[in-house]
Order: sequence, then structure tokens, then C-alpha cells
Amino acid sequence: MPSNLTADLLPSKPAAALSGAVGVGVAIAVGEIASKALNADPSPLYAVGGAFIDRFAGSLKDIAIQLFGKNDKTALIVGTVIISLCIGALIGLGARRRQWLPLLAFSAFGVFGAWAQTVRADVGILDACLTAIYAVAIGLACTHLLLRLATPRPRTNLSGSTSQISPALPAQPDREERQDVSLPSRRHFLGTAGGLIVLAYAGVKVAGALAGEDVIAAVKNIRIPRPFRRRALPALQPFKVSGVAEYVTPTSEFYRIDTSLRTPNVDASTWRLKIRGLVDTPFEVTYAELLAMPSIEEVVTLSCVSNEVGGDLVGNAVWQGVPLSALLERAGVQAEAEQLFSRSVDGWTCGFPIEAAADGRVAMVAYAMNGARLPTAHGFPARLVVSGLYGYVSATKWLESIELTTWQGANGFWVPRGWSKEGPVKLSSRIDVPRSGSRVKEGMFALGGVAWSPSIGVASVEVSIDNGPWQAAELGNVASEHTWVQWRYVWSATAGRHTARVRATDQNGNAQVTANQAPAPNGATGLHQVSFSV
Ligand SMILES: Nc1nc2c(c(=O)[nH]1)N[C@H]1C(S)=C(S)[C@@H](COP(=O)(O)O)O[C@H]1N2
Ligand SMILES: [Mo]
Repeated sequence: MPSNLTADLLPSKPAAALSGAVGVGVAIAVGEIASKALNADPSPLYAVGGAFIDRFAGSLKDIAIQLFGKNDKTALIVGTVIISLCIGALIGLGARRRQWLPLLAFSAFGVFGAWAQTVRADVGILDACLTAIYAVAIGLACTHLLLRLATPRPRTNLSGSTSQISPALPAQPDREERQDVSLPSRRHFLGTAGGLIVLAYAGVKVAGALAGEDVIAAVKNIRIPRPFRRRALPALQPFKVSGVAEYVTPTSEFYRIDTSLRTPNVDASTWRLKIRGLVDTPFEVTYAELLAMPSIEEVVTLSCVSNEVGGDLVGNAVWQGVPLSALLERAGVQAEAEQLFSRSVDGWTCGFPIEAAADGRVAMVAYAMNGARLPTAHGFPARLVVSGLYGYVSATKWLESIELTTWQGANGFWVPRGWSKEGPVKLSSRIDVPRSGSRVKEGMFALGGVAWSPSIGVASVEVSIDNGPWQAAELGNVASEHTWVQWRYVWSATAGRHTARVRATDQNGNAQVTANQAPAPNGATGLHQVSFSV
């Protein structure tokens, strides 16, 4: 039974699968560690996840994709790891009979990771190759080590005769010799596999903590200067309806939307903002230089094009930064320039007509939000804030460059993915109180909410109960036309089921669009309605 012998000298199938999976797991971990050590962000794992978003974000035209909440992202990374481990298990199984297979398959993994790092994000080719080489070499070594530990060996010095197996000329041993095989130690194998998993996991954790500490240390010393021109907040609001969004959204509650799988940790000491393209004098500014320029402070409502009618992807914050006009003046914008196109350190892009940076509205490179340096999640060290434009065409976080170009010269990230090239914010209003489905007490009751049309301003808000006549709501105070306004409507609640609708008119006299339209391709329209009972 020569064929049995061959089988006996192979690792068992579960052991082989585990060897391959552990090797791939170690390779992924080494990729994480190496990219931290080399400061080559994103790591191969995250770059592959990011490449996936780039590729598929638009083909699924669902607006949920533009939202891409935090949980989806975790799921994407966990999914990528699980798929990789499964492929690793297959590699291990294949390696039982084809010893060359792991080398080939791991190399393919390495090339794919390095490709994603260099093409999807601009990690340097050298860093990407080094990361891939470390990851492949160490992962491969682990797989081979485990496979060896799992492989039964012929005992050599028993009879001093023919128990030696040559791969080229398989021996045809008899029954006795078949028993001259030392079975691998299962304990030794599992112990080694477990040890490697623990080491890999610990390595990733330690590298992450070390990298995080650097950034925290660097950021601790940042002092935000006093703005050259302040914007006063309304001293007092004429009313307060509990349950209505606060006038200034606390930073911790400010919505967050971006395609980045891991918030870029930008080192402010080496960061440069580049201004280039159709300008007379392209230039760069450092973080310190940016902070030293005369700055403005403005209250601006930012909103996401994906916000549904009644949705909460909108927030109002105090932003401090350098007016775009000052930077553009210094660069000297040429006559052919039509579009202000910006790029983030993680390769995301967007663009808007250059007029928006010059028509007097708030348009700035912001470095502080609600009185503190920009949080990482909202674009540290600097981002764009342009009043009246949806975030997807204007609000580049982790800003890296501003390029002046023609309108045809470039398309932002979302444009080829089914979203309009121009994205002015649509006049919108929302009911915060009562919540849909809630129950309120009989008698005098205040409905309330917010309405916004940044850069134009809201002139009036009206409420209709049970499809009755439109009634004017009271409006709160605002810092400027760039912010939302809180509204209140006091109503005498009668027992029963009711509906309330809200509509707004802007400072130009335009009424809110009542026809229902989904967020894609350029923002939702329709009136917000809630149903409640008394
Ligand atoms: N680098 C980068 N900047 C970005 C995005 C992104 O995906 N990447 N998304 C934009 C979108 S769609 C919106 S709505 C705003 C949201 O800003 P916030 O997360 O600070 O609320 O950021 C914009 N800036
Ligand atoms: Mo957005």
C-alpha cells in the first residue's frame, strides 16, 4: 500500500489548513506592524478594504453607501480578514501536495496588498514593497514551520536500512517500515500555532498604541490662536424647546461621514497644504504657518447630501480658519481657472465652482471646530468649510492640496459614482419635537425643530397640523445666514392622533421644494412630517 504511505507522510488536513490560515494571519499582522513602523498609512489590509470601497461605492447606487457608517467599515475589515484566513486555509491544504504553492500564493497576496497601498492611497512604492516583503517572508515562514511540525517523519536510524524517502524516487517500503514513522506532536503543533497567533495579535496592539501615542504627544502642544475676526454667537435664544437640536452642535454629537476606513492620523509637523494648478505662484504652507495667518471665526451649518428629509446628517459648528480668498490671492488665480478641486491625504477628492470661494460666503481652510483644534474624525489638521455646499463637493477633511483647474479638468470622488457635479445645499426644515410615534400631553404644547439654507438664510418657518392651514412658527436667533435656525410653534394639543408638517422660506423668498425626492443625485426634497398622539 504505497499510496497510504504517502498519505501518512503528509500533515493532516486540519493541521494543514490551520498552518495556512495562521501564516496568512501573521502576514496581515506584520503588514499592520510594518506600515506603522514605516509610517506608511494605510496598511495593506486597510488599503485593500479601501480599494474595495473605491471600486464598489458607486456601483451600489444605494445612498447607504455614501453614508458608509462606522459599523459597515468594521464589517468590511473583519470580512476582509476572514476571507483572507479562509484563502490561507486553502493554501495550507494545497501545500500538502504542492510545496511550492504557499510561496506563490503568499507572493500574490503581497503584490495585491502593495498594489492597493500604492494605487488606492499614495503610500510610497518602496514602503509598500518593504511592507509586502516583511509580511510575505514572515507569514510564509510561519506556514512552513507549522507544516513541518505537522508532518510525520520517517524514523531514520532504526534498522539502518531503507526508511529514507526520496521525493524523486518514492521508496516502496513494506508494512514494518511503515510503522517507522514518528507522528508529529499535536501539542507541539497547536502550541506553536497558538503562540504565533498571540504574538501577532500583541504585535499589532503594541504597534497601534505606539503610533497613537506619537500623534497624541505631537497634538498636545498645539495652541489655537485667537481669531483675527470673531463671530459672535447669539447671546440668548428667545425660547428653548427641549428635544430640539442645540443651536451649536456639540463636537461629540456632530455627524460624521467619510470613505476612510481608518481616520488618517496626520503628523502636523510634516503636513503641508499645497496650493497649485492654474495659479501664478504655487505654494505650500505648514501647519504653523497656517495658524499664524489672520484667521476668521464663523458659525456654519454643514450638511450631507445623503441626509434624508427629517434626517440628522446635518450639524452647526463654530469654525475657525483661514479664508480661502486669502490663500487664492497669494497664489494668484489665473483667468482660466473654473474649479477649486481639493484632495485629502487619503486620496478623497471633491470640487466646486471657484465663484463659491469668492462671492463673499464663508469659505475657509478650517483648523478649529467649536473652539478646539479639529478632531481627527473631522479632518485634523485642516479641512475645507464652505457655506451652502454639501460636504461631498466641498468639505474635504485631512486636506492635502487645493488645485485650481477647469470645470472639465477634474471630477470629485462621488461624481462618477452617480452624484451631481454641483451640490448646493437645498433649503430644508425638520421637526425635532414631537418625535414621530411619540405621545404628548393634552394642553399647550411646543413643537420645535431646525431649518437651514446656509449662505442664504431662513426667513420663515411654517407648521401645518393635521393638514390644516400653514401657521407661522417663531424663529430663534442666528449668528449669520450661514447657520440653521431653531423654530418653535406653540399649539393647544387635543386628544387623538395627529400629524404635523413643516416648511421653510429662504431669505430670497424661495419656498422649500415640496415634491419628494431621494438624496441621490443632489440632495433630498420634500416636507418633513411626523405623526404623534395626544
Ligand atoms: N477626506 C474626506 N473628506 C470628506 C469626506 C470623505 O469621504 N473624505 N466626505 C465628505 C462628506 S460627504 C461630508 S457630508 C462631510 C462630512 O463632514 P463631517 O464628517 O465633519 O461631518 O465631509 C466631507 N469631507
Ligand atoms: Mo456627505
